[in-house]
Amino acid sequence: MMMRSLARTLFLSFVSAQSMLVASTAATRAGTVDVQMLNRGAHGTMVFEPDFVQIAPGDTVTFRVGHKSHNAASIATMVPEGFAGFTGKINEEISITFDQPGLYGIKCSPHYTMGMVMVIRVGDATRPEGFPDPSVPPASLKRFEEILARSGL
Ligand SMILES: [Cu+2]
Repeated sequence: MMMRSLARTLFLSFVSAQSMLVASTAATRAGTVDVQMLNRGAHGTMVFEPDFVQIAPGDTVTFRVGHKSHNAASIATMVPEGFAGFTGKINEEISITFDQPGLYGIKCSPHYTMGMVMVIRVGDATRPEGFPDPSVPPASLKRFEEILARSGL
């Protein structure tokens, strides 16, 4: 009886592992990554969490309202050439699909001077010249350097 119950448990965990594998394969195909906009996180105050996201071309990043009074906007001088750019509204969730490989610098407009920035890497892009843009606010420049060093870029 014990053995039979153990066999059933093992079978059920096998089935559940199989369905999880199928689910994660499907998620990889049409990837979406969630980023929280927060007053405080693992890397300090006024942060995107995570502050570095690696995705494949065609994947989507959803910026979620973790705390109030934040937004997500692309930094015009820190995106691949030809990227249209985006500016999310304060306190609004926004989803952006990144088709073009490259590095993208993202900021929160109200907290840009406080260093609220993040990096999105699409594909296997290397760090281009002038990334980060040395003219961004000093606190943001410092955080960009931290993020890039931590991410091995
Ligand atoms: Cu903010």
